[in-house]
Amino acid sequence: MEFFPEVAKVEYAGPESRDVLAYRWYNKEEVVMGKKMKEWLRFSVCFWHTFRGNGSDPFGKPTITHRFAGDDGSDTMENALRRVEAAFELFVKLGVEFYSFHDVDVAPEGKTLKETNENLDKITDRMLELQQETGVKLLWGTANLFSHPRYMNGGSTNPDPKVFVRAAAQVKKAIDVTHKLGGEGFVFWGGREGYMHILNTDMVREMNHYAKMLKMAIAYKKKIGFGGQILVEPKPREPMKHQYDYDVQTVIGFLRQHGLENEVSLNVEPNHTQLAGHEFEHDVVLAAQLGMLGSVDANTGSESLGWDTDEFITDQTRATVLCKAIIEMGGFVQGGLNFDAKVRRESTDPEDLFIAHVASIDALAKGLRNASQLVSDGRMRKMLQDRYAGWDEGIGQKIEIGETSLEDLEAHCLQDDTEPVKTSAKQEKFLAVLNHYIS
Ligand code: XLS
Ligand code: CA
Ligand code: CA
Repeated sequence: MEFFPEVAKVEYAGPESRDVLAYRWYNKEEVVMGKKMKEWLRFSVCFWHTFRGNGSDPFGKPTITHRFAGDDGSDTMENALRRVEAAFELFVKLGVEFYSFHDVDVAPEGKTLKETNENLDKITDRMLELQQETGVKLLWGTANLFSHPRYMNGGSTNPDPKVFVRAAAQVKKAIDVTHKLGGEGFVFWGGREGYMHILNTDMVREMNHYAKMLKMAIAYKKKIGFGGQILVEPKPREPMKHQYDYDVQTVIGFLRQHGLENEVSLNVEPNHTQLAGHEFEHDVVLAAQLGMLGSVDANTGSESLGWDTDEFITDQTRATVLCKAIIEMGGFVQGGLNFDAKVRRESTDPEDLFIAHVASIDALAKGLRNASQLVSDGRMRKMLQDRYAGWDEGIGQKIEIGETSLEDLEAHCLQDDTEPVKTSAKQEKFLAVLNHYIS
């Protein structure tokens, strides 16, 4: 049965095309800077927005109830099985290599943990067959420790150890099915790992418990031979007032505090970066430069709405800056660009799901082409190197290699007491050069 009869397989048609269901820039086998486009970009469709999102928001009921032909809108095993068939049809029609999911996205929860696990086994067995039939792979799996009411005070950071234990059992099972499906990663997003009020919260104890959960997951991963990366996804707030995984710098500090920096990498979502008060690209660039960028949830927020709107990236400048960071770190190893993005509540046609993905895949493919030119021309790199050139020799170099003390620098200053020459930061020149690569 065809679940999206209104959409044919999306093909590369070249830059002249004006078809919103064709790729103008994403030619997956084409080699750019020594690698195929599909290897640089490793696109992934997320299950939750694309197959479980229903358009509801805090002010309104669902607007999207029937996602695909045959969807009866129910949370039954029958509909769950139909849903995974429809999902793989969409992956294949888009030509993406990967997908991602939470345990609860794919299988209905049972009355007991045992029943829930059996449901998950059954559905993921079918997903494995579909992976083998289509060649589509799992980028990462995750356990949803935030939707069920039992997690209202947190999963790993819950004041009640009974909830922690339940969360651990769920994490174990989610790692098991991710391993079974050959997943390349397992994500921890701490939706409710934070607090609503500081007075009723023991922050240090809660964060220590969170580290315990990560350590147990790493031990289990090693025990069963799961080869995927363990990732933490930063987000500052929403649903909690404060979340412990605030941003990349905070998470890296936490990982180092608990000796986890070599075992865990980061899944960075630009919309969360924006929520933390940074610019879109800040966390991706920082994590990449520190060698901690495991994967990216490719989305963006809105300039005029203050919440996590999870929009598809269609802006070429943003896509170019993001791809520049990916190229400069040499590309992903096990990560990719996962579309943790949703169509608007008002976009209610099944074809809108396809149009949204195609628009973003193409924007990022164009971003990759732009960034490859920018990086290989080396002009901007040279401008950056020139800005820091003082550190490559003389006293600057000595400071960098740790050969100086404050007394040495005082002596140096007393010997040459002239004022430093004012040097322009050239911000506008950097932006002008960036635009030379965007057309
Ligand atoms: C929510 C998060 C979530 C994670 C996976 O804001 O982005 O979807 O990516 O749990
Ligand atoms: Ca995300
Ligand atoms: Ca988000």
